[in-house]
Amino acid sequence: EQSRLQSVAVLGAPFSGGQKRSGVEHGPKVIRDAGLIERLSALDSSIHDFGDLTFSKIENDETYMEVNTPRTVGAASKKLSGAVSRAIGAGHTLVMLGGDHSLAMGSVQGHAQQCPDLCVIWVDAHADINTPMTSPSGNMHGQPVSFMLKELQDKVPDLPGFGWMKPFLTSRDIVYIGLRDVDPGEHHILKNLGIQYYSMRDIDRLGIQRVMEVTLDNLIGRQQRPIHLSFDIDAFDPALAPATGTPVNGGLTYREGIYITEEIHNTGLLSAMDLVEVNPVLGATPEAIEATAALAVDVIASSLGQTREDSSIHDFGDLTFS
Ligand code: 4U7
Ligand code: MN
Ligand code: MN
Ligand code: MN
Repeated sequence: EQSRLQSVAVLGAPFSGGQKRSGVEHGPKVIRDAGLIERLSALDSSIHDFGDLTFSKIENDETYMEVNTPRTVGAASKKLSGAVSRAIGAGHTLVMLGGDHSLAMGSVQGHAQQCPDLCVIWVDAHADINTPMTSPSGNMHGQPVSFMLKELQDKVPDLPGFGWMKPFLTSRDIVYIGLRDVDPGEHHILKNLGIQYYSMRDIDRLGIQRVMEVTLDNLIGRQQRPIHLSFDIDAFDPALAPATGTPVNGGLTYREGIYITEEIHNTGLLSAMDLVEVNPVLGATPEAIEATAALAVDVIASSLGQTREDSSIHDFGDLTFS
């Protein structure tokens, strides 16, 4: 039997238009500088670095229904969607480096073009399911899920820049892990649609092992299907991931975060992932920035098969003989 080497495509998306704080567009660079490609190369896969996309600025991108820069965000996600769709279509497992979380509209949509039966695991302090009407900020990084869900079709207006995007996901196709800052309108939507979520309180009660068991049982218990992991670095506690735009106390520990990704890897069904919201400009010190970027690398490597019990190279040194 021929053993197939998993092939991984890494794609940077240096984009910050889904929120107001500059710096998150440098996410791909700092994650690469933290040694991502080298770390992935030590795994049992072939790595293709597709470099970074370039996004052009759209002039006169006026606020529309209180949504900030919709044309810029729509164009960026459309471009990302095409690139993701091509990479998945070519047989790669896709790793998208953000950039802010509005990009997930592009990456999940592009993934769904190739894999219409995919499911989504959204690891985040936030639910990112505001509609333009419920959004307290007008920032699109807090809204991507509402644009994907079929059930919210009549709650989400047609925005300029989004003619290419039709909702493609149902509320049963997504599970959240790590929530602890959910806006009132978002909570209403989660409850109303019966969306599965495991908040930090749920992790405290059940433990991360049980949370992953139930998550995976819900999504892939009946049928095997491709997984899209959308991992917002702010899911982690700010002590571990300080360099991010919307930190919230009481986040995932290192071990909980890595356990999540190990379990996802062990399904053998991870098909694409996002690692978003690393903002080096918001790190107070070089150490804070490096720690956040190193954590991002650990999350990605662990999602792709790095384990804690077996590092692939074992140097046992030399025996001595007397
Ligand atoms: B992130 C927020 F109001 N909910 O909509 C909003 F609290 O991608 C924050 O998860 C969104 O980092 C955070 O602006 C978006 C706010
Ligand atoms: Mn978040
Ligand atoms: Mn997010
Ligand atoms: Mn493996």
